[in-house]
Amino acid sequence: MAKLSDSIENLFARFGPHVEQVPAGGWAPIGEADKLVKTHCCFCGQQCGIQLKVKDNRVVGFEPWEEFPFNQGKLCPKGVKRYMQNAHPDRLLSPLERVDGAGFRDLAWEPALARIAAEMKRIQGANGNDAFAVLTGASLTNEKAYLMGKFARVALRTANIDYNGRLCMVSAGAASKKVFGIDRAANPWSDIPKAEVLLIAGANIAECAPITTDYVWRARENGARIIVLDPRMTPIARTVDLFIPVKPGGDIGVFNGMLHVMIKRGWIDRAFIAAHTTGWEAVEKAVEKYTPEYGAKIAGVPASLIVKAAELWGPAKTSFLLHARGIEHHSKGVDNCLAALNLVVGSGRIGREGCGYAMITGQGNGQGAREQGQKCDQLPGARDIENPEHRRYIADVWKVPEESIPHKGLSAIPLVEAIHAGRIKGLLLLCFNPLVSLPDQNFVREALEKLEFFAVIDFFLSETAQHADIVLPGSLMEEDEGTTTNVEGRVIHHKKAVDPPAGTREEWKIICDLAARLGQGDKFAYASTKEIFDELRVASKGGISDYYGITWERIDEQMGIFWPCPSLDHPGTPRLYEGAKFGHADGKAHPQPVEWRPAAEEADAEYPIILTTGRTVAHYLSGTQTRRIGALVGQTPEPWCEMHPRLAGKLGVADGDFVRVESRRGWLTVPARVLTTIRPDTVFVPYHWPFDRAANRATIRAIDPVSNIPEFKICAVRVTKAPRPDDALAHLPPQAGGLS
Ligand SMILES: Nc1nc2c(c(=O)[nH]1)N[C@H]1C(S)=C(S)[C@@H](COP(=O)(O)OP(=O)(O)OC[C@H]3O[C@@H](n4cnc5c(=O)[nH]c(N)nc54)[C@H](O)[C@@H]3O)O[C@H]1N2
Ligand SMILES: Nc1nc2c(c(=O)[nH]1)N[C@H]1C(S)=C(S)[C@@H](COP(=O)(O)OP(=O)(O)OC[C@H]3O[C@@H](n4cnc5c(=O)[nH]c(N)nc54)[C@H](O)[C@@H]3O)O[C@H]1N2
Ligand code: SF4
Ligand SMILES: [Mo]
Repeated sequence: MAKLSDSIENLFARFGPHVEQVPAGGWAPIGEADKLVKTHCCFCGQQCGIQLKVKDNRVVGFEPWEEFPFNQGKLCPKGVKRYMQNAHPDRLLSPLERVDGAGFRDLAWEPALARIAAEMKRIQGANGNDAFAVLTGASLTNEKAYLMGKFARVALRTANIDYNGRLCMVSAGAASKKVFGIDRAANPWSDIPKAEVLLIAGANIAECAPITTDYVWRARENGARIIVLDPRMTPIARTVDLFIPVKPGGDIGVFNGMLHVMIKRGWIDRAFIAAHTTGWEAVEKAVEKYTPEYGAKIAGVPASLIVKAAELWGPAKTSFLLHARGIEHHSKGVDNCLAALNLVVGSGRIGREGCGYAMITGQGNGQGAREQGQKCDQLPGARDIENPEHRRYIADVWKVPEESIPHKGLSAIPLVEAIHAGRIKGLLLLCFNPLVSLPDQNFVREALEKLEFFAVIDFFLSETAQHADIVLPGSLMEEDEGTTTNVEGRVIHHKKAVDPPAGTREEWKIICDLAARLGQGDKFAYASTKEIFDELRVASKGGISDYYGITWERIDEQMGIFWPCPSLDHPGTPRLYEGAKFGHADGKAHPQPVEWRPAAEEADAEYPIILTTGRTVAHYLSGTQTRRIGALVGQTPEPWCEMHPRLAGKLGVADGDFVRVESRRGWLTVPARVLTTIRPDTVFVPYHWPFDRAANRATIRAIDPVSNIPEFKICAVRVTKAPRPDDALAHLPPQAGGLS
């Protein structure tokens, strides 16, 4: 194997033109690939088409897949490196068992599964079924998400299952359901370039939804005017017509202020409101007091920017609203979204070409995984777990009595609080790394340490898995077959490219095995994930997210199919609400009045600065995956604290100095990046790192009362200059690319 520092000429001379950087470090010859597999990226909700290069049952590289319509061959820095996980030296290759005081030891599959099943029975026998909980994730395929919901309700019979989408999509989903009756982006992305004006609120699309940037630029080339709301001048904000540097938590001031101006200037579609909505009068009444000046006070920006935004948005003939976690990660996250949706409803610009909106779904299967029944309040098909008719339908599909299906359980944060309080004593967790991603880390760690039994399924030893009693080695996306649903609502097919490495197992097999050990094997007797998908199709039939007409074959023929697709001859539904027919029983939109309220913790004399958190392009979520990929670690090795020069001056901090960012709950030490692209009252830290670099040591455990999303985007901190930690970078994994 050659070193990374070898010159390209040397490498070519030794190996010929086909060399690949390998996870173990350095370079190796790959020769011609055995096959190219047309599939999708495993990371974000864009779910880009990609061709994986396979050699000797290993993923060794990629080629673009230019025919796939969503991304047309384009990929971001994460997508082009995802292939380096399959043979990564950190892959878990055996079940592990915790040995008190001595770390982990390898364990065979049989005793590992037997112990998990025995602990489930013991804890449930002693404390009731709900004392054993399940936490899952939205990187799981639709098949696995469906399986986990069924496993919790049918095999474990616990009410307490929830998923990491609770940290992500639930505010957008709740608002969308309230107003339009359906939780899905209203339009396909092909509508974005057709809009005359775009409003992008709380979305750093250049870094977090990179392919969407291309759609926005196409709109701009067609003459669209673009408005961005963000406390930071993100890369996309630097190229737009109007950037509003809103104070964290101040968006309702802007949205209600814009609507106030639109009403005054006669830019409301009265005919649409009369024919297709209920409750609009209350919305108008609520925004009466939101003059641009009043809105500006809340938003911390000049009133003229709100007027300008209304002047761009109000009179346009076509428009598209895009929003993401910047307005959703708040204890008023649902209200923020409702206020944004009022701008769409008031203008009547929805359900037509170039007219609509989308929440930018975050995780790979952020859309599908929130429909298949792994939320604490939901059954498959986005059905309601408290609706007797919905329960009966699913009970029939599952062949269980309706009364045996548990009712609504706890959502993620209350679930962790119940662990902390000792009410939940056992936990099975997969596809979730709460020890990095949940707010108020010290509390989360305490909770995990109180569990009587904790099992984790992951392909890497995540920070959370380090607290488990048993860890099972799971499979990557490319090692199993299944579907996901992308940001647009397009159901797509992930093909199996390679077998899971020796020692690991496909996760659906692990779950079905556990179900059998709990005495429910007959309900989990699947021979393949295709059989699970076929059951999911039936379970979703007649529900809001109806997949009945979608088959893997149809997906392959049509490059994805948009739900709802109720029958095999139905073409799918790229654009919802055509003809202004909305998802509520009365067919109308139900806009809601919104009043601004402060965050759970505003800045004050003691903690005078607002901390907001989010992402950077090279890393993904809790970083378990991307902090192991050398090129991405090289691109962004550590987190930082972004601050304005005026604030830095006050604090006596220079660019590159280390700072301690401290809240009432915890602190972290990171280098300062002093730049003019952030509001002077706010600092920003990306959250992908663990331990003493974890933004979530400082964040607050406050949640939205409706969606239960945590308030990741606001808490109060003080920032002080700190000595460079002796162990700076010590917590990063070794560079997988091997810079030796
Ligand atoms: N590179 C990368 N891409 C990703 C991910 C990743 O981890 N890395 N994760 C995926 C997932 S799961 C998600 S959820 C998405 C998230 O995608 P985004 O929501 O776009 O990303 P964030 O960085 O969480 O937040 C977006 C912006 O919100 C701003 N913001 C903070 N507070 C406020 C506020 O009060 N109002 C407004 N208007 N803006 C505010 C921040 O400055 C930030 O620029 O990205 C997906 N794509
Ligand atoms: N401060 C702050 N915190 C945040 C956010 C923020 O903006 N600021 N954003 C929040 C958001 S939007 C999100 S989505 C969450 C995400 O937070 P998490 O869900 O905790 O993040 P992931 O990194 O996806 O963790 C998933 C774990 O699952 C594993 N995994 C991935 N795919 C699979 C699979 O198919 N099977 C199994 N078994 N394991 C798998 C990964 O290796 C990883 O260890 O973080 C939230 N936390
Ligand atoms: S934009 Fe998202 S799906 Fe596309 S390559 Fe990047 S991480 Fe993967
Ligand atoms: Mo997310």
